[in-house]
Amino acid sequence: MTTAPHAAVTAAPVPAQSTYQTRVADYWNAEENPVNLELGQIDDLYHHHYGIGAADWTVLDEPDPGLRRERITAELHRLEHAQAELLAGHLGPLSPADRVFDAGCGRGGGSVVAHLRYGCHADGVTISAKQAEFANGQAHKRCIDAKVRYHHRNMLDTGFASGAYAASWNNESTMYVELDLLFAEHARLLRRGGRYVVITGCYNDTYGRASREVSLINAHYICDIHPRSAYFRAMARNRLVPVHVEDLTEAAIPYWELRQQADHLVTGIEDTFLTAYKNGSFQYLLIAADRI
Ligand code: SAH
Ligand code: GPP
Ligand code: MG
Repeated sequence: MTTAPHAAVTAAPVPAQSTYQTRVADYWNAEENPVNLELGQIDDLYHHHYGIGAADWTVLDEPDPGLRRERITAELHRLEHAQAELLAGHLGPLSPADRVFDAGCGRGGGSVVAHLRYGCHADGVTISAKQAEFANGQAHKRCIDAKVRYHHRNMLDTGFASGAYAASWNNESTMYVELDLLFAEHARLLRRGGRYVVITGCYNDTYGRASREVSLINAHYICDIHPRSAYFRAMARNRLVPVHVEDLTEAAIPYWELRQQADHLVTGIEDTFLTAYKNGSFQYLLIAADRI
C-alpha cells in the first residue's frame, strides 16, 4: 500500500534536535523585526530573505515622512518578492498534482508563492514551532491550507515520504545545517529528475577563509555560512547535478543600500552586508540542480 505523503507527515513526532538547533529555534520563536513583519503585512506574504534587482530610489525623495516610510517599506517588499519569484521560477514546470518541499520555510511566504504560481501542494518545514503555527494560520486565511502545510520539523530528518516531491528548495536556510545531511534528505525526498533550488549567502573561496564581515553575519543570525565550494562538493556527493548557477551579488546590493536608509526598519546588520559584498568575501548565489 502506498501512503499519501500528508498521512505520513502528520503522524511523525518532532525529531530530536541538538543544543545548537534549540538556540536557532529560540531565535526564530522570538524574532519580530519590523523589517519582516511590516513588509509581510502589506500583502500577507512573509519573507525571511533579502531582495534583488534595481531599486526605485525616488521613494527616498518623498517629502511626507509617513508616506516616505510607507513607500520605502513597500519598495523593500517588492525587492524581496522579486527574489522569491526568481527562485520559484526555477522550480518549474510543475502541475497542481505535484508536491514541493520548502526546507527552512520561515513564516511561509515561499510556499505560498510556489502554490500561487503552480497550484502545487507544498510542505514547509521550520525548526520554530511559532513560525509553523503562524504560517499555517496564514494558509488557512487564504483558504489554501488543503494544499499548503507547514510543519515544525528538522529539515535534516523530515519523516516525509521518499520520492514524493517534484521540487524542493532552501531559501537562505542552508547556513544552519551540514550540507551533506541536508542534501541527502533532499535527494531522498525528490523523485528522479526532480528539481532542487538554493539561494544562499556563501563565502567566496577566492577571498580565502571567512572574512570579519562573514563572521559578524554568522554571529548576528547564529548561523555558519559555508564556502561556495562546499555546495558543489556536497551536491555531487548527493545525486544533485547543477543545471544553473547564478551569482546574484550585484543584484543584491540595491536592496541593502535602500534598507540602510530605512531608519524605521534597520536592524544594524546593513553596513556589514554591504562591506562583505563589496570587499569580495561574500556572495549571494543561486544554484538549481537536478536530482539524478
Ligand atoms: N526560507 C524562508 C526562511 C529563511 S530564514 C524564507 O525564505 O522566507 C531561515 C529558516 O531556517 C528559519 O525558518 C529557521 O527556522 C529555519 N531552520 C534553521 N535550521 C533549521 C532546521 N534544522 N530545520 C528546519 N528549519 C530550520
Ligand atoms: C534572513 O532572514 C536571514 C537569514 C535566514 C540568515 C542569514 C542569511 C544569509 C544569506 C547569510 P530575515 O529576513 O529574518 O533577516 P532580517 O531580519 O535581517 O531581515
Ligand atoms: Mg528580512
